[in-house]
Formats: sequence, structure tokens, C-alpha cells
Amino acid sequence: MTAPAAAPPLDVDRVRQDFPILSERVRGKPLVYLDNAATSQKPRAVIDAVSRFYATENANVHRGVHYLSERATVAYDEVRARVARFLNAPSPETIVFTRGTTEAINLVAQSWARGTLRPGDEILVTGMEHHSNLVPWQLVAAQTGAVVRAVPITDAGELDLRAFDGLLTDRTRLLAAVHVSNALGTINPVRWMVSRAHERGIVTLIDGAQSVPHLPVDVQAIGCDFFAFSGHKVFGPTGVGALYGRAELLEGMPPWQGGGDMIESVTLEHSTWARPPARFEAGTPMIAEVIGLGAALDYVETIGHAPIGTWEEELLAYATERFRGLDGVRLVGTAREKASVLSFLVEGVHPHDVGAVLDDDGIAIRAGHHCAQPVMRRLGIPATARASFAFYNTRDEVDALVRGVERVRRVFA
Ligand code: 7TS
Repeated sequence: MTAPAAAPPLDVDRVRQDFPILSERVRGKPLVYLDNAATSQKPRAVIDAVSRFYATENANVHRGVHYLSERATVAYDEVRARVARFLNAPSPETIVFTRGTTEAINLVAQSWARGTLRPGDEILVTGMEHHSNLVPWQLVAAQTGAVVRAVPITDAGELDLRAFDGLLTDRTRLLAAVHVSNALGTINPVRWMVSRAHERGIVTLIDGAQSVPHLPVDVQAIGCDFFAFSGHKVFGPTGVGALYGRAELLEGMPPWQGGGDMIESVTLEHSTWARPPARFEAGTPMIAEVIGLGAALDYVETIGHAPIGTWEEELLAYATERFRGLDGVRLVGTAREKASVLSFLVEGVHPHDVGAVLDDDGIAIRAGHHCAQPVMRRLGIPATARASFAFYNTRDEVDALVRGVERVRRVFA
């Protein structure tokens, strides 16, 4: 076998030109944007697609017989096929548009789990979930009498896979696991986990909010039943995301919201439902945002997953090495497989103060529990400072971050 050809290197300076906001100055300094796990910046292609839609195509979808409505409907449905290709889903009908990852997971909780789970059934999550992949399961557990259990994590921030095996029991009905942790950056072995769960007939959901922006995702290779992600973290607009669901499961699920566009027929007494995905898209959808999402996925694929992955790995390795050399700084989350997240603590300084000093330098990071309080509790810390990278970040920006952290040490000495 011949080795795969090396990916052409990413021209970071050139791709930065595609993102207008990256040339902004904040507090008189060049913006150093390292909060990509919270939301990523938007390339001109996405901004233009949204504004072009409003300027030339705007109409409601799946309703009008007029020219614009037909055009908007075609554009909207094309993005469904676009998302399916991006995730290697088997068909556009397996893609439901949602407001984002959170709504996608709540959809599965309320439509699939609520009618399926019985008292004593178990939902298995991990100890590193974002609250979005934990609280919806707690809500549905309270509604059904099911129980939420969690795979423990190690001090390095990896899943304890031996414990995982032991937690898959005859009572487990659902595995809901995060692909890449937003607080630690850990990449979980989801393909293996899904196959272990499927051996026992357990339904699986993967939270891909933090994987889709960094890794190529193939839902058929992962083998999961559901996969959720948010557009705004993958360089698209806010207010849009998608749920992939295996066709047989979606077909059997009831609607979770009622309204326009999700019905087959309605009388005053009774309604019947449209087939998926329309069944799960009640009301006027986020049309312009969907169009923007399509432009974002096109953009990512034009840059290419391979050069993105190579550059981001290099950047994370560089940042990790520089941080290891800093006195009084501790990295939180040192898994062997990581993507684009550097969580850290500065001795004697609250992460919020770290964030505030860096902000004075024009450096945007996030400080807090990152909506992953169980991770913080497990590691015995209240919060972390977190730098999270995208492919448009540079070594110079890492150097600026390091200088900023050195200044934090001096300010609080
Ligand atoms: N799952 C993970 C792993 C996430 O990181 C996030 C958001 C969500 C779900 C929820 O996504 P939403 O688009 O529906 O809100 N994570 C973060 C973060 O790390 N900082 O701000 C939001």
C-alpha cells in the first residue's frame, strides 16, 4: 500500500483574508480570537450568502406557488442534501434542521426517548458532557422514571473505557456521548463506543458540536443512530444546526412540536403527520441561516479537512509546548487525542481574572465552567481559562497568548 499523499499546507495568511472580523482591532489592539469553541467567525462567503438571500431570494419555503418561494424552497432543500453529503449521511431525508445542537438533542429526548423509556431504563452519558447533552436526559428521565448514568473520566480527561464497558447493561437503552469535549478537547473513540453499544442493541447519539469544525465526520462509519451539530461553530450562522437520524428511527418517532409544515392533514379534532424530516420542522424554519450553513460547509470543504486538521494539530502542539514551559501554569485536559482546545489554570489567579487581563490585550478566550460543570467537579476545580483554536489562528497568536499569560502572572504576582 502506498502512503496517502500529504495534504497541501494551509495558507493561513490567505484564509484569514476571508474573515473580515479578523482584521478588527479591539481595545486598540489587533483582535486575537481564541474563543472558537464558543462560536467561530464567519467567512465573507457566508455573510454574502445570507445577505444575497435576503436581497434577492427571500420568501417562505414549502408554501408559496410563486417564483421566489419556489427558489427559496429549492435553495433550502439543497442545503439538506449538502449537510447529508458533509456528514456522509445516506440521504437528505435523514437530516432535520434544528436551531443547533441543543435543540437537536432535546428533539431526540422528547420525541424518541420520552415515548420509549420505561422506569429503570438507563441512559448512559459521559462525565465530560456539555450541559446540552446532559440536562435533556435528566428532564426525560424525570418524565419516564429512567436513570442517567455517566462514564467516569480519568485525571488526564479521558474516558475510563473499562468502566464504560461495565456500564453497558441490559437496562441501558441509550448511549449519548460527546465526540470532542468542549472543556478539555478530548477526542472520544466514538466509533468503538457505538459498536460496543450496538452489540447490546443500545441506541446511540453523538454530540458533534465540537467535532464537526475540526474533524471529517462520517456518520455511517461512526455507525451512530443520531448525530447533532451546530452551524455557528462550523463558520455558519447562529440559530441553525442539524440532527442526523437513522431513517427507521425517525420514521417511528412522533412530532415534538406542532405547527405549520409538519402535518399531512388536519381536521379540528385530529391531525396526521408528514414524513421525516418535515415532521420535525414545525413552523417557518430559519431559512436564511440554513442558506448560510450551506455556504459554510462549502467553504470548509474548499479549504479541505486534511489541511485544516494538519494545521490545527500543529498549532495545538505548539501551544501545548509553549504552555508547558510557563511557570505557575497548569494544563487541564491532557488526553492523548485532542482537538483545538487548551484549558489551563494560572496559579493563584481566578480564570475570570485571566480572561479580563487577556481581554485588555485584545485576546478573546473563555473563562468559566464551559457549561460542563460535572467535568470541573470531577477535577476539583471551579473553572478554567480556555483558548480554543480554529484553522485561521496563527503561531503569532499563540505567542501573543503566551505573552498575555506572562503578563497575568506579573499583574497578580
Ligand atoms: N455540545 C457541546 C460539546 C458544545 O461544546 C456545545 C456548545 C453544545 C453542545 C451546545 O451547542 P449550541 O450551539 O446548541 O449552544 N459549547 C459552547 C462552549 O464551549 N462555549 O460556548 C458554547
